[in-house]
Amino acid sequence: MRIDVLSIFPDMFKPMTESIIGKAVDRGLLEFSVTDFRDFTNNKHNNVDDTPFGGGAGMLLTPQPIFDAMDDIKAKAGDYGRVILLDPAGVPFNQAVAEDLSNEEHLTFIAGHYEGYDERIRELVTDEISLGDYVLTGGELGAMVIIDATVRLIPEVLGNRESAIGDSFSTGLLEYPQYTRPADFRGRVVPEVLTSGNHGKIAEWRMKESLRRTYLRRPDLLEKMELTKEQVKLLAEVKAEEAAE
Ligand code: 21W
Repeated sequence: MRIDVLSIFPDMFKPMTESIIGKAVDRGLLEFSVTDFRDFTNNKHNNVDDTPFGGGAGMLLTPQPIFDAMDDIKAKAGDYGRVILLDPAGVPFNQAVAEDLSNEEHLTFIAGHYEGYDERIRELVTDEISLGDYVLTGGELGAMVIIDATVRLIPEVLGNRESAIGDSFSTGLLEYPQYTRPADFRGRVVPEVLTSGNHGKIAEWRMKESLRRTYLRRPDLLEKMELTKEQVKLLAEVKAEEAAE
């Protein structure tokens, strides 16, 4: 996969060259390039923003440096693939969006640091994505979150050890509680079933505790799911236990 980012704060992306993204680049699975679109301004002060026509507070990202930086990406890479604009009014990001993006050969992210974008910039854009319902200072962190969640889904980026298969939000349930040694830590003991060696019972306990966590913390996830007969039974037990608490 190739990923391009347009940002006037290219240094914000430096930490990405470490961790999983850096390893993906080192292993030849990912090409990652950040373009400072301030380098493409035509005006003598290198301004990338301007006041809105019609008046109002705040500055808008002006189209010229973005269009020219995009032309440069097209000249270097042949195209720009899916073009993702980070925008608080975009589609909320989630695991399904990450899975969709991970199937692409080329992604280009436009991250602004402004009150808004000149509307003509959207002509270049295929997807507008928000990180969620809170206010950031700009789109850079959003681009990094989306890149991290997407790149780890590329086959071969994660080893088997960290496989994405059983992740929460892939299964639709929150993860069950986990324990490692010691079996007794300052009197707090690990649930007996986990040290029993009975793998059927362990699997059932884990499913039940996943359902319990999801029921207590994220009931919205359960409402979207089709439960198996076994899960319906376990969830009924959970509800009875929680009502008795
Ligand atoms: C913050 C942009 C506030 C706009 C009309 C005129 C990218 C973001 C951002 C920012 C405003 C994302 C207005 C979640 C985010 C981002 C900077 C408000 C008001 N409307 N996901 N003035 N949250 N934020 N503009 O903030 O660029 S993805």
